[in-house]
Amino acid sequence: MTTETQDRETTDGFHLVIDALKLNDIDTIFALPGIPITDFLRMAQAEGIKVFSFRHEQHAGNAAAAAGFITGKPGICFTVSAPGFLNGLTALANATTNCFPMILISGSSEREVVDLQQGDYEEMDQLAIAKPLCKAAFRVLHAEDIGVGIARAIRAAVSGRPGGVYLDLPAKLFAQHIDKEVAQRSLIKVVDPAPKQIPAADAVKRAVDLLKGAKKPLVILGKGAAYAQADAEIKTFIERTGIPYLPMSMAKGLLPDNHAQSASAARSYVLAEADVVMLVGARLNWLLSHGKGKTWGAASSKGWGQQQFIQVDISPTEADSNVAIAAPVIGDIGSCISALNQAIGSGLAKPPADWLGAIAERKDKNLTKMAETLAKNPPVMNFHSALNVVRNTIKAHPKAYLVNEGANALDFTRSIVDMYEPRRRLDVGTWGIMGIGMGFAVAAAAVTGEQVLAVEGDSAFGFSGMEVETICRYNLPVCIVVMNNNGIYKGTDVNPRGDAMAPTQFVKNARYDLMMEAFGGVGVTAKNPEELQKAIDAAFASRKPTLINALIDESAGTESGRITSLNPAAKKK
Ligand code: ADP
Ligand code: TPW
Ligand code: MG
Repeated sequence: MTTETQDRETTDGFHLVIDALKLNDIDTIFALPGIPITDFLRMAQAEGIKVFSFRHEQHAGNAAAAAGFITGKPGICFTVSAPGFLNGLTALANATTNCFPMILISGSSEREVVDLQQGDYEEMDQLAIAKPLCKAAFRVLHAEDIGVGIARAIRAAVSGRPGGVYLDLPAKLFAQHIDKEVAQRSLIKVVDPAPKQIPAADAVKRAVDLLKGAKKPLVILGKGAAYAQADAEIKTFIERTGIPYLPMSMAKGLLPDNHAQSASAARSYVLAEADVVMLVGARLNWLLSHGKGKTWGAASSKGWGQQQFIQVDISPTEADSNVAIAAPVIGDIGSCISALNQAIGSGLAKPPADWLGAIAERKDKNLTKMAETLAKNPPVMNFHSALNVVRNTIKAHPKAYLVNEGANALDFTRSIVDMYEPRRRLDVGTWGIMGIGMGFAVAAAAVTGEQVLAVEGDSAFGFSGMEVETICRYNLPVCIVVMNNNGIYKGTDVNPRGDAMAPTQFVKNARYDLMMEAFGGVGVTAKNPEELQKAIDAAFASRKPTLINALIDESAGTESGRITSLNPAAKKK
């Protein structure tokens, strides 16, 4: 037998992994090379898979997570053993926390050596470490099980509540040769990876009955609603019922933020006053004050605990996690909202006019106030005057992706910049994690081809800043605006001893724009809104990698942005 015929009759672990991914329509992977992943990535690229190679695994992992959120297919990240794996783990845990489907696939050392702790190259019991931080974790030891391993990982990532999955592939596996025909038969094309989950009719009726009795109904749309890609059903439900709604941060744009029923500009009023609150793909976690206390009307005449909740969610154990849920509707959001639409038909009266009127009045007042603030052009650019430019840009380019992280840079952007299209806002999510910026930006550009605008606090940007090289290398249409206020929250902190900078201060007037120029991208400094607008317009027109160093009044921010009160020292007072 010649070597050539042998090659034709056998295949190896490398190619089986590639074939299993391709069979399941996975065409893009985010990665960082090293033993045994280097060879794998070369082969994957040769087989037509798009490979995005990063400078740090956390950002490759974040890219996979964002790709999962945007597309509904699991985002794939490949890392090397031990340190590479650990660097990717933050992204895996963050994806799980946010209910984003991703699969972290890591090479690992020899099982026999790891288990006897004999000190292999990059030795670590990775499966055990990953397990508590993700939704599911698997290891494949034999090449003929690769098909099952990938299939299980895909199902675990996207079915039910989506999340992060870990798949451990020991180095030896990649080099295993098996008979080609056996190999072919071992592959699985996953049929219906995220099966519909139809809500029970009595659960739907219970929810509709509650809505029928509501005097001050409110809908809260969360990122689960955005992820579900049930945009038309949700729009029908909102518009047919006439109920005011609040979008959580990453649900902005699911319906355009300038929609007449958006209650965003009257947020505190509606949360404190609503009597029946319907949560759609949103958890009553810290971001919604756990459904209790002042936010929910403790200080009002009504007192908290008076409202009744409907919760539409795929996870049955989410209900009652913080407060009592009177009407859980368990299923996928598409099926649930469609069932609710059917049950309602035209049989639900519009919410009482006094409720809608009271909201409209507050909205008008707040929107007028906001417009006045945005129209100001103070001599030193601040968050408002800079973000007014971003606001106008997204209005003119509603399909662009907005990536956003920081403290003040996050909170001001969220409230000032309206979104018009679903799933276009990608941010720090459930944990408020810094470092997602460049990974999310690469993913959005890579999987959609759309223009990306990343609004980054100067501290936030630093966590993933080295990936500007990745952005330049792949020539991605990413425009980064660093909101440079010389530090974390603000640049004016002082060290009372005067012998060193304060912990929140950075080098003054740092030239972040030069970081982009270092790799052949466009770097610009913007001192005022006119310069900022010009630079953004140029970036959008050219689609060139661009970093705009936007000089922001260093005294403009507040400690931790909107969440100052969560600081223990602030709590003591
Ligand atoms: P936000 O931070 O925007 O409030 P969360 O991440 O807290 O949103 O909540 C998202 C919720 O959406 C989770 O409870 C998750 O189980 C749910 N979810 C995710 N995808 C779906 C889906 N396709 N159908 C139903 N619920 C979903
Ligand atoms: C992984 C804590 C929250 S916000 C922030 C930090 C360090 C940076 C705020 O400064 P920035 O924004 O970005 O310059 P601005 O506009 O207010 O000046 N480590 C991680 N995640 C979090 N959330 C932190 C630390 C933090
Ligand atoms: Mg800052």
